[in-house]
Amino acid sequence: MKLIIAKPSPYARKAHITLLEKSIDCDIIVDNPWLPDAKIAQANPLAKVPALLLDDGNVVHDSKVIVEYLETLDAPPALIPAESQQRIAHKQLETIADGICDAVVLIALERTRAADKRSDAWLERQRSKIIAGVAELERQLAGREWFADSGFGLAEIATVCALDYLDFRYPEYDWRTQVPALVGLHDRLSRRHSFAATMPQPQILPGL
Ligand SMILES: N[C@@H](CCC(=O)N[C@@H](CS)C(=O)NCC(=O)O)C(=O)O
Repeated sequence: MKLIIAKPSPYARKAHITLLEKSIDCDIIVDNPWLPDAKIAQANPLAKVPALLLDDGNVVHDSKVIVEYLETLDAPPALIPAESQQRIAHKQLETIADGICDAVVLIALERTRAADKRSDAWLERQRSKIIAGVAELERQLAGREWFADSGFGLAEIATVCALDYLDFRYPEYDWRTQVPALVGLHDRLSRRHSFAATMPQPQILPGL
């Protein structure tokens, strides 16, 4: 198997951390989806990372589908619980975390435009989604070690990927104020090899 990633991508990182946590053998191919010769365009019609190239020639793409696929392999530990209510809880939290990342991407792209072409209303709209998303993650984690009774899993992976992505692409937003549960989770998980080895790194962003 091969996983196509981009070094800053929080979605690709989610899939990469899942592979590492499950000790699944997989080659990592680093790509930049914004360049004209990006490899990802051959694998995913949407030309977005990540994509997982399977040994039988099939391709799995979108990080949510990749982590679902990896969960079907015989590779413990379970990161998405089988029990329906807990499963939905993890997937719902993943959606909030990914939604925060979506808003950060939109802000970063908007900022690549010339100052007179940027929309402050659009930037503010995305910022309010980030603030609401972080507040909801904190609300759901407060007083608990993990989001769901099943313990560490997809929800925590997606959340820490989103928080590190905020630090990386939107550092002027200090998510750490008034979210002690998230700060604690972030500190604990940042020490794990799978998280420490996959921290976001810069790549060229286009001028759109
Ligand atoms: N929902 C997708 C989002 C993937 C995504 O937006 N990836 C970005 C990098 S962070 C990308 O490849 N963008 C290239 C483009 O939009 O053309 C997932 O979870 O995999």
